[in-house]
Amino acid sequence: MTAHLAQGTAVCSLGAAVAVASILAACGGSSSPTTPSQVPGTGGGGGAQAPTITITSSGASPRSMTVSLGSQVTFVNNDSRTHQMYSNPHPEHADCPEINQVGFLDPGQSRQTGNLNTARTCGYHDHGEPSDVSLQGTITIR
Ligand SMILES: [Cu+2]
Repeated sequence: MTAHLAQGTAVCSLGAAVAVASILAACGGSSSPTTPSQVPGTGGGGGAQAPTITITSSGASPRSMTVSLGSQVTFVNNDSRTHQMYSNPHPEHADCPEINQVGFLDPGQSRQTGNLNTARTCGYHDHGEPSDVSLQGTITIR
């Protein structure tokens, strides 16, 4: 009886040492498999193409775009320095708060606006360089 229990335990821990993932599951381990990535960073396919504004050393591009109601716009920082993308007007950022969700972007980083659910034209700017027109633009929602 005790021998039986000991054997079961031994098999389990031995298995865990040999083939971690599969035996762990068999022994009741609750390690979940890798969860699918939900970070949209590497623009692979899958669904509608999201409108994207890319920032480089020469500024934001495109500087103006039109998107449909409910869209989210992705800001990509391909520059070698940080940028802070916010809604106009500077410094209140009150016009289109959905854009303020982008905020601070490190080099190589990207982030989406919130859902643009109101038909209007939203200006944006780099809060760190509010007078640099190359980092300003408009998103028209309709
Ligand atoms: Cu600002």
